[in-house]
Amino acid sequence: MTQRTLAIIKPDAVAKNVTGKIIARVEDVGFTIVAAKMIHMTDAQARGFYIVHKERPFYASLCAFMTQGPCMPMVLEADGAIQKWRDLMGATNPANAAPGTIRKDFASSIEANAVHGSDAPETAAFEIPYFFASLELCPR
Ligand code: IDP
Ligand code: MG
Repeated sequence: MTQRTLAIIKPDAVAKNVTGKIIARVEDVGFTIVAAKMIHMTDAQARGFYIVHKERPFYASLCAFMTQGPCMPMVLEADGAIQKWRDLMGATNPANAAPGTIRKDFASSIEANAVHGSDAPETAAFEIPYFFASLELCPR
């Protein structure tokens, strides 16, 4: 089933100049990039995006990290896009990420872990319109 997921190339990866390498992996495994843009989030925007984590001890630190520089949200489309992108990202903690995953190769820490991906259809349904209006999505 064709599905969409919200991916973000996080500020650590943008700062390392590896956006192109990450996008190449996205295209190599067959995703269609339906939308993409570079933004620099405010604290309020990061807090709203990660609202599900508001009770977690790392919430404030995570929001500070996500606002330290620009990031690149993208909408990716594929059969089973949500799981397919999570498989390509690898485990949250790069120390546990499988060889060949983006986090294994580009993440610096459990927090500065290079990429974000929606974890379920309901999450994608919140996250995609958080960053992109319908007119910014380019299906083909
Ligand atoms: P996910 O990105 O693999 O879905 P989540 O548990 O949803 O992982 O956590 C969201 C983000 O919060 C992670 O990608 C990472 O940047 C950060 N994070 C998660 N766990 C920790 C932690 O224990 N310490 C610091 N940051 C964390
Ligand atoms: Mg998550």
